[in-house]
Amino acid sequence: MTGLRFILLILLAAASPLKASDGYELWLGHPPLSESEIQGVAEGLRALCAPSRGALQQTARREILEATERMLGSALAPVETVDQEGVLVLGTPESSSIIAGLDLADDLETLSEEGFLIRRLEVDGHPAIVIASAGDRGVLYGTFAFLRHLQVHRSLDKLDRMESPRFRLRLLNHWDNLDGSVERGYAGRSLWDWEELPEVTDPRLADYARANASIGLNGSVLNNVNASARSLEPEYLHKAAAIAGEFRPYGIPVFLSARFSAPMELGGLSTADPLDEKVSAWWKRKAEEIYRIIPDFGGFLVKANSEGQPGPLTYGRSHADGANMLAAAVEPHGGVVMWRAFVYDPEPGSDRIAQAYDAMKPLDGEFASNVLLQIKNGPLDFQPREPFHPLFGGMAETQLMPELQVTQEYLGHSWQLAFLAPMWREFLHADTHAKGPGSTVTATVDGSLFDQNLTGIAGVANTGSDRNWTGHPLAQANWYAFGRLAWNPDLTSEAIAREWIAMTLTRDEEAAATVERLLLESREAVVDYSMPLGLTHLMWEGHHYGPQPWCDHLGRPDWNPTYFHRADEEGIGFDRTKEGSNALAQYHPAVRSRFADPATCPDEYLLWFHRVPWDFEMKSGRTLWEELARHYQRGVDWVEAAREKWSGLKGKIDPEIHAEVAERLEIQERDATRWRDACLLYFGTFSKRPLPDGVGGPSQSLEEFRRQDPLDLEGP
Ligand code: BDP
Repeated sequence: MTGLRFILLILLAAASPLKASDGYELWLGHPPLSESEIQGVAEGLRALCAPSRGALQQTARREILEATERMLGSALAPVETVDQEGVLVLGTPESSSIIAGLDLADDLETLSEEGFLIRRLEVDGHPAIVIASAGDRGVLYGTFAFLRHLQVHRSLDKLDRMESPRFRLRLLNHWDNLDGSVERGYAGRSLWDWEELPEVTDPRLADYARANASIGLNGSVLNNVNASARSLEPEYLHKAAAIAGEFRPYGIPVFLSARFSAPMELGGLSTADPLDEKVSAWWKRKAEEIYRIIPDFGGFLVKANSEGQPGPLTYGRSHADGANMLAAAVEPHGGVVMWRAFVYDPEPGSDRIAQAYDAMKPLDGEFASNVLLQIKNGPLDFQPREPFHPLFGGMAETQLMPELQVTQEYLGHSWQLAFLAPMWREFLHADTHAKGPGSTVTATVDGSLFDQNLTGIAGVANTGSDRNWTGHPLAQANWYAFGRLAWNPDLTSEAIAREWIAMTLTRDEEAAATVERLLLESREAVVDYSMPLGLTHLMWEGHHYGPQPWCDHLGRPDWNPTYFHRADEEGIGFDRTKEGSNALAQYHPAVRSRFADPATCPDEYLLWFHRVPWDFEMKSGRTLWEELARHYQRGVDWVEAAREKWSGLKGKIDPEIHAEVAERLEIQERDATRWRDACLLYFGTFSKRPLPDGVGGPSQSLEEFRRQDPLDLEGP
């Protein structure tokens, strides 16, 4: 081979897209580094000194060996001592006499058992890299952090990191049913094959757990919050135990959603009253049985007295009575109860979004020490944008756990691109003012502002049996982002996007920058074309895909889009000020006064908190109607431009993935346009104003939009 050809080949290899194949490997493909990359980041790394003690440390050791083999071309050589330069030393003071001999005790003490430090240190006279933790899990998380560092090509030169996760429980919630379906799942069937279990365990179970561990998640709730009591039958507990067995080497204990009336359905009792001794005794025995079958079982998640689910209110008892009774059953085994605050009155009456606060706030201080109140980020229901739930910062004596939705129930399912890190950060960093300015939501739940011993965060999973796990190839980034933010809510969306792109799609800087911008802007575009200026819940009934702002016939008034937007000839929006529902009173005075005045209320929440006339003058000087129309148009324009940018990435991204995303963006443009046209036509019947210049006119009549279920249109 001539020298020139050789150089050309090397250049080609360096610029070629990462072969992400079918997406199965997620961010763990560990593609080979080029010679120059190895020189830049990993030169001199030769050997691994890691104990093969304990399942988690064994996993860590195997991960390093396998990943370095793939990335560097040959695995690090396992060694017992450090007698050369370039050794990676791994372990805890208990598992490794080398780590025990280093001067790390003070540092390790400041970290949690899950925390780790990674540092360049002199070991037995040789420069080495040390990954140390006080606990086995920390070794595993440190390992994955180190591998991530290599993958995104940060130099090892100045490596010095100390990290502990901000939340103690970092869980995925699976809304998976025993028949294999997934409520609000858009990526195929459930990953758990209840029929085949426990005899047959799919290798995907371990791959799933590995992916979670690699981003710092540490538990999974296996079944739907709309739970079947059968999940607690011995037969299903043995199936869950088989799953737990596959997850264990990755430090992912399982949890179950518990149906509150299970003592009646399974135990033949005539009541599920939490204060009835027979009931509490039944749960105690059930907990003992569960822990016999699954010794490291994590605990229960409970949806009670919500949307038809059974609960303690049926017996005149409180949510705290119910939660504490279950908490007492799991407490001797170290289990927790996550009691959901997603409740609204069975009989519609007052403002729906205010009802959870009204139901839970009076119980502040009444929950047992192993109970967490699990609260959705916003007071309604996982909309593309909501203000933070006023219970955050509002229950100082209760351990609170945010619940986020990773699956895109209201953000275009897996047909549309919406990178959710910016949305979650907006929530996590919202200022509750609970203890003065700077009281972010995170600070109110991570134990720093209030005395909260047990902390946690949950994400409703977007995974399923699809080969690429998440349906939309780029939706993998949301799973990734949830894990990274659960570990460290201060990470920026940019940093998370950048990591994910480098580990999955491309290392070409220009292409990566383009993808990064698309990811970062995508959620705002969805807000623009589906619910601008604080409008909300305008989605099609049932499946929640596409627009149905005219819908007014559902079982209860407060399920209807018309309830939320209240448009008529005078104006549009929901008045939540003192003159209206007064839901604003639930916020701290500083937040309340900002939102209460239309002049200081941010545009993005205007119609959430206010009802204003069509000619209301916006901060931009435009009328509300014009501004609304422009937002719809801006959303559509974004998707159009995104398609173009994406098509420019051809050849720089794995062709299969490129084609799949391109196809979905085409659908997204069609459906964003539908949102704009259907909503503007419909709201135009009230506003009776023309579309402003630059806003596209509809291609169909309102009647046609009303007739056609958007989910029946062709999908990917
Ligand atoms: C809503 C979903 C519904 C869930 C419910 C919940 O539409 O499927 O059961 O939330 O969180 O968002 O309990």
